[in-house]
Amino acid sequence: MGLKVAVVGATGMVGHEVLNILEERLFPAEEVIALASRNSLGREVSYGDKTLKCKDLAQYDFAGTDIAIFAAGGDVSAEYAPKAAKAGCIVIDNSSKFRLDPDVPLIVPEVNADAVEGFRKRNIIANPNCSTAQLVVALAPLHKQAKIKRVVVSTYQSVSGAGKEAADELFTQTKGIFVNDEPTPANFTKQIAFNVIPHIDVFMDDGSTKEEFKMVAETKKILDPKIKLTATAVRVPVFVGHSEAVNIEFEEEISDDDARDILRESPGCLVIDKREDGGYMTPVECAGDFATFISRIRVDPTVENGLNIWVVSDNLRKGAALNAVQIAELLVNRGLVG
Ligand code: 2RA
Repeated sequence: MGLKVAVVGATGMVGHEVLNILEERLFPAEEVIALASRNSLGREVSYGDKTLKCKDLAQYDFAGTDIAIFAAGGDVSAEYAPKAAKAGCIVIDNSSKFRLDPDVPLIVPEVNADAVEGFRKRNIIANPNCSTAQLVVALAPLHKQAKIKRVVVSTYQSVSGAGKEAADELFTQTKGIFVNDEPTPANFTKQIAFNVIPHIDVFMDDGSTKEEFKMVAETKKILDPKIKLTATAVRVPVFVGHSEAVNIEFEEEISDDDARDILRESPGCLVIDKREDGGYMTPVECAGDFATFISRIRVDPTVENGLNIWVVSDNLRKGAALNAVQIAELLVNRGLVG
């Protein structure tokens, strides 16, 4: 079956990864169309050994396109995703625009694949925030085994989560510091080189940030509304790969050995957990990989039925492009498209 697939935001970091992953995973696309804003018209992007010329999103007629993966931000999704959906194209949206819409399924295929059927209401499927995606991949199998009551998570999020210009800012600032250049923050609120910033996305009325709110609300929608979750989201001077220190309190007993065995068998999870120097995952090692890596699995003796884990994944892949392509694969495997 040959499908017609459009990638919206093809010149961005996530769009680039979507094209790579469609090709790496041999997605059954007969035609792939790269779409971008008028400014990028004619710019070339790679899809396997092919070169695609970007077309103008504003002029594109989505009728006849089976799937469109949107990776161009909330404003673009707000304007064009409903148009594409109305034209009969199934939209897989990476932005936060539709994630909490009750008529739009929010999908992480390893966790809630069955919910994908709900796409029919609006012809739109939402991809979660990067920090949520890797978290729920690790939490879901543990929740199934011992029922999670409460989660406390602190994130260490790479600059690529904020886009290419933000990644360039880290690079430029890092070089500049060695020649005494005064760092001038543009994409971040403070210096990011040799620093950490406890602030991602805008502030909410209760003092949390929108990134933290997203982790709470999206985990509830994907996994279980009963789970209590509190998050602190922090930007760190790492180019690719988000890391999370996760403290979990369960209703039932679960040992660290049980958790390790369960996670070893769980889809999307890769356990790297030797209690020795280097026996754990770090973000530089996860870049370019598909897995959600889990390390440092240990009992938290300060609560009943508590565990601590360390979760690392490529935020551009599992956190965005890979998850979107996995949703497209889910549609194909269930005969819901084409
Ligand atoms: C970030 N969560 O890392 C965002 C990207 N979706 O900034």
